[in-house]
Amino acid sequence: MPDAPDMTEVLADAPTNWGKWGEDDEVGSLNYLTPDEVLRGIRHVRQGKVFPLQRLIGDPKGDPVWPGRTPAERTQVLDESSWDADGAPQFPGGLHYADDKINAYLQGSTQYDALGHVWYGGKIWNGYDARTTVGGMDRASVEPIARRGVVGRGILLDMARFRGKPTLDKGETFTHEDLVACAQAQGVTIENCDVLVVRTNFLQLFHEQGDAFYEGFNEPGLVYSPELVRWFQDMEIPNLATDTIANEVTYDPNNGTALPLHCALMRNLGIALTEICDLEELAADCAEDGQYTFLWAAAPLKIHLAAGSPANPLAIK
Ligand code: UVW
Repeated sequence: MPDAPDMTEVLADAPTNWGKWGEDDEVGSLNYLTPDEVLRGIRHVRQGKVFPLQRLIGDPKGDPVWPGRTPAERTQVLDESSWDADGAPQFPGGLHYADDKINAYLQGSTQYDALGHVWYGGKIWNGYDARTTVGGMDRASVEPIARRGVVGRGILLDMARFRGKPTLDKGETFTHEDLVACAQAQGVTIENCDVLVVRTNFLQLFHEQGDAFYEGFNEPGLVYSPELVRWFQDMEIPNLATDTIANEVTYDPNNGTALPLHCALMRNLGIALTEICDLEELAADCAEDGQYTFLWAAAPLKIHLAAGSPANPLAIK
């Protein structure tokens, strides 16, 4: 593990949006997604194509997870064999059915993080005391995000294609300026309040390498700088979605900290993070028809006190 300064030092001058939407706010920059923003997103529905962006839970190729977590496991509880067993319940008319359940980390597949999911210095989003997370998130859980939904204009930024590679490499970084240049190369402009959807195709490595993927684990992604954080704040970005496990380079190459952008973007600015999206069909389609903007329509599950939730975001073109 690299040596690193404390996050309070690294982000000492970082801006926050705390209090901007009131003392009780729990959805942060999602407040930018007003009804007008929903209508702006809808104006990018031009072809009637729908792309569900969730990765398949139980994919036979395996599921990528943050180190220490385990992939979701589905277990069969009842199937046709259950009904022959001694003592099996009987229902009038010979009704049989299948039941199953999943045992899953809520961050173990395509997911929304709650704004309070990550913190430093004893404070979570909006300045709530981090002790409100004890035993379940009393503040800034995923529930308020699930109750409002996340709908607006989405824009795909295909960083892998922009860099001319099948997949970005371990620890490869990019900045907000690269996102702007990527958009320009795609013939689109990032606008205020856009949901940014960034493709690295890094999970291809997971499928090629299996467990070796976790050796020297360091995902590619955005890298912290004060300028990047100010750009996200000025652009009023409500939501950042990627196809990686944690949306940013795992270890900041400049200071060694883990996930400083989770802290600067989510904890400080209230930007919602969506991770482990499957962007492959969407990206192939965008490259073919040149339309990189769409309606983004997503909602996590309503789970009381939860730090995150699976979601199946839709990109609709
Ligand atoms: C961590 O916060 C550690 O990971 P993620 O955002 O991927 O859930």
